[in-house]
Amino acid sequence: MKPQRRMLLSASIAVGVAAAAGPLAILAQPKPRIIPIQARKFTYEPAELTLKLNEPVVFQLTTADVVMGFSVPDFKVRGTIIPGQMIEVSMTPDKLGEFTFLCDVFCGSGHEEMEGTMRVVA
Ligand SMILES: [Cu+2]
Repeated sequence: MKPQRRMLLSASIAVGVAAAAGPLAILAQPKPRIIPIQARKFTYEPAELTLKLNEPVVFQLTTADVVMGFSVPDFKVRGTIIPGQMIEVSMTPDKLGEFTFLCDVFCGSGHEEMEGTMRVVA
């Protein structure tokens, strides 16, 4: 076999392997767990969340009140919640422990106390 032809053959094998790995890679990724959270003055419902380590989640955030924030500083994720809309914030907790999520958009007199607890368990 001439060198040029061998190169072509190995290239086509590489493409075949990539195609086979494609669907498997998608299957290996767990579907995110959807967690609806309602924000209102001056709390979140639910205010306590228990997440599993490395399990991707999507928070679906809504509010009927005013513009609010949802921030999880330890995981560097946040979103702005607009009344009448649903926003999604995705994250995959990669460390165990107890963390605080809080409102980071001033929303009134109880804003400073508006927070919840996020527990990440194994
Ligand atoms: Cu606030």
